[in-house]
Amino acid sequence: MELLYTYETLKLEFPMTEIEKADFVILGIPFDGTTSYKPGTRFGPTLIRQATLNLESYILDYDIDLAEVRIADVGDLAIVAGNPVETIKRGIKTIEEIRKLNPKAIPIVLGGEHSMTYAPVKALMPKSYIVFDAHLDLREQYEENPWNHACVARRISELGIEIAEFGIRSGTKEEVKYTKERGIHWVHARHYSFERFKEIVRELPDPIYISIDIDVFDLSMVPSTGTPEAGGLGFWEVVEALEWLVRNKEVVGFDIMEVAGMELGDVTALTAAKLLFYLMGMISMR
Ligand SMILES: [Mn+2]
Repeated sequence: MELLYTYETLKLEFPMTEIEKADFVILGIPFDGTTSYKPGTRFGPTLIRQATLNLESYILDYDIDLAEVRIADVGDLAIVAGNPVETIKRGIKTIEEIRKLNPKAIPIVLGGEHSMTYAPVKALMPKSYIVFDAHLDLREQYEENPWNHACVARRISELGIEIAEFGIRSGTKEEVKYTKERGIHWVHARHYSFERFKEIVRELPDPIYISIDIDVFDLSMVPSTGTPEAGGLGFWEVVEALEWLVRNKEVVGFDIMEVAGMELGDVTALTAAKLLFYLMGMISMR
């Protein structure tokens, strides 16, 4: 079985299965055409896969071995360099193809810059979008481009999807105004708490799509990302929130975006890989 716009890349270490039999289907979107500060998200999917070689497939806290979980990896999307609109179209088509082959599998997108999150969200059309991010990403346009990475949450809100953002510490006055007009929930990294997270997410309608912009973590953990920001969340804070979320809500897909390393063994990719393993582990335990 071949998907129209994908090609194979580096494999994960443990046995993989076909799309039809999988509980999770991984798709890389190696696009960095609108990156405004640190380049390199085009290498993100490869670096995350490579970083998994450093990890045990057994997850201590869950007593789950990912080598026994049915995971498919369809490789990377053939992107159109510099063209987010065409690349997103290919992304939507590819996720739809995956859904046709296996409607029950959870798609996982590895980025790639955050603009690409629009593709799985449009294909899956959840009722709610929960994002861990340093940035509001609610600009009408940025650098004259409405499909810039800084606009992705805005485009998603225009689909009529409810939005909650956690770990935020960067945005504009206009973006904050927009959150008030549209009833978008957001919690500053400085005021983040597990209690606050549960309070907001409990009220959101299912199904839910989860997006992790790797820059939600403190930049000391994730220096290689498009737009690093000081003062982020810690690894276990995010894991704790996600565990509660997958236990209590219906999750239809997730992504890990904005890993922008330039060399193997990058700590940012190692953080992303660890989180990828935790997410697959916690969802497998449901
Ligand atoms: Mn961000």
